Amino acid sequence: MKITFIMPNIGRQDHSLYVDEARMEPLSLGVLAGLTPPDVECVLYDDRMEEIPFDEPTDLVAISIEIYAARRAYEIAAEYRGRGVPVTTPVLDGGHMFDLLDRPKLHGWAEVVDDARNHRLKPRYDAAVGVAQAGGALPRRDLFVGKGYLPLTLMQFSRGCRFACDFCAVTAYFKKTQYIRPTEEVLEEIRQQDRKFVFFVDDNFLSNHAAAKSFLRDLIPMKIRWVSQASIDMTNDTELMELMAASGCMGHVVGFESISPESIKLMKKAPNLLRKEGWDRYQSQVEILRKYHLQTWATFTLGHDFDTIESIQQTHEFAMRNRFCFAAYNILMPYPGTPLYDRLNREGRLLFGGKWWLHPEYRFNQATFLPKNMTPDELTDVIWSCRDKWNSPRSIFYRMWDFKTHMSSFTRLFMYLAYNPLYAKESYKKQGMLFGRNRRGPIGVPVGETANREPARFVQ
Ligand code: B12
Ligand code: SF4
Repeated sequence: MKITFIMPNIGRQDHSLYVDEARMEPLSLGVLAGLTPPDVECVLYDDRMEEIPFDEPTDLVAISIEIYAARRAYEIAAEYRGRGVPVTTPVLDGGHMFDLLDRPKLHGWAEVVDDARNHRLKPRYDAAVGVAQAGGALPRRDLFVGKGYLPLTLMQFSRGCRFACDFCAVTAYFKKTQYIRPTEEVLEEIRQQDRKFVFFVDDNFLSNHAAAKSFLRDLIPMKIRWVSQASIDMTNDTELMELMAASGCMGHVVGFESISPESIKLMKKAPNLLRKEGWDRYQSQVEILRKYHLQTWATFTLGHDFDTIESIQQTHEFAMRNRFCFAAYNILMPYPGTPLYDRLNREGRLLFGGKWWLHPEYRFNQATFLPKNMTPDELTDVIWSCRDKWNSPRSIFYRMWDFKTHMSSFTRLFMYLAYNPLYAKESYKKQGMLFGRNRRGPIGVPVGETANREPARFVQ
C-alpha cells in the first residue's frame, strides 16, 4: 500500500515555481507518516515548491490543511478524486472549517489507514484532542530530505494554551487546555537530530510556567539553540527567563497584538494584562526580553474595535523603536469557531459571505470584516503600508543596531541578516495573492481591490 502526503500552498503564481520563502518542514505530515504502519510506502509532495504528480499511482492521499490553504487543498483533492483515488483531509466532510485543527490520536489515523487498505473508508473519522505524538511516535523526517526546507528542526513540546483570547482558533479548539508531551520523549527526539537548532512549534510554549521550567532544566544539557512561540507574561518570572537563557533560547514569536489597553481587554488577551506595574505600553517587558538577548518576532492583530488608522501607524512606530527582529502586522482574522467570529457574525460585519477562506475573490492580507473606525480598504491599506515600511532595506539596517539582541553574537546577527530579507521577499510576493491556483495574475494587483464588500450573515 502507498500513501501520498501533500502540503498545499495558499495559492500560486503562474509565472514561476516561486511560492514560499519561509518553507519550513511540514511537521504535520511527518508526524502522520510516523504514525503510519511501517509496511506502508509513504511519499510526500510539497505544493509550495514542487509540482504534484497527480498521475503517479497511489492508494490514499492525505492532505494537510490550515485555513489559508483550504481552497487549494480542495482543488488538489478534486484532482485525485477525479482519478478515482481516495483522499483524506483533516476536514473529512469539507464543511465545518473549525475542524481544520483536528488532530487524530494514534488509533484514529491507524484506523483510516487500515480502512483504506481494506477499501472500506468511511466518509468521516472523528478524533479527540490530546497529547501530541501519543505513544512516543517520531516524525518521519527522512521524507523532508532534499526538498530545500529551511535549516531548522520543527518539534512539539506541547499544544494548546490555557488562555482564552477571543480571536484564537487554537484555544477554542483545545478548550483552554495545554497538552504537554512527556519530557523524555521530547529529549529523545532531540537526541536523534543532527541539527541542533529547534523551533518548538507550540501554540504557547510558556502557557504553564512550572511545566516549562521543569522541561528547560532537563533541556540545558542538550546544548541546543531554540526558538518558540510564547506569551509576554514570561517577563514576570525571572527564574523562567534565566532557564530559557541557560537552555539556549534565541527568541520567541510574541503576540503583542495591540498597543491599546482597551483593545487588549476587548480581545481578552489575559497574559498581556498580567502585569506587576501599570500599563507602560510594554516598555519594561521589552527591556526584559532584551536583557536576555532574545530576538523577538512581534506579532500584532490589527483592526480591533478600538483601533484607528493612527493607532495602527503608532504600532509600527512602537515596533521600530524597539528594533524587533521580525514583526507581523496581521489583519485581525475571524476564524470560524472563535468568539470573535461569532460576534462579528451576530453584528452582521462579516464580508465575503462569512467564508473568506473559500471565496474566489478573497486576497491574502485583505480585511474580511467591517472594522469600527475605518473602512475595510483603509484597514488593508494601512497595514500594507506598515508592512512595506517594516520590510524596507532602510528599516532592516536601522533595526540591526541593537547591541543587546541582534549584535550581541555572531549567530544572532547571522539569523537577523539571513531571515529579514527572506521574510521581506515573502511578504511582497504573497501580498494580494488569490487563494487556490485556478486563476490568474495575483501579483501586481492593487492592494485592497476586491469585488465583494457587502456584509453578509453566514448561516451554517
Ligand atoms: C510552523 C508554522 C508556520 C510556518 C510554516 C509551517 C510549515 N510547515 O511550513 C510559517 C511560519 C511559515 C507559517 C506561516 C503561516 N501560518 Co502557520 N503555523 C505554524 C505552527 C506554529 C506549527 C505548525 C506545525 O508544524 N504544527 C505541528 C503539527 C504536528 O501539528 P498540526 O499541524 O496540527 O498537524 C497535526 C494535526 O493537525 C493532524 N493533521 C494535519 N494534517 C493532517 C492531514 C490529515 C489527512 C489528517 C488525517 C490529519 C492531519 O495531524 C497532525 C499530526 O498530529 C502552527 C501552530 C501549531 N502549533 O500547530 C501555525 C498555524 C498552522 N499557522 C497559521 C497561520 C494563520 C499561518 C499564516 C497564514 C500566517 C500569516 N498570516 O501569514 C502563514 C501562512 C502559511 C502559508 N500556508 O502560506 C494558523 C492556521 C489557523 C487555522 N485555523 O488554520 C496556525 C494554526 C497558527 C494559529 N495559532 O493560528 N506557519
Ligand atoms: S495566548 Fe496565544 S495561544 Fe494562548 S489563547 Fe491567546 S492567542 Fe491563543
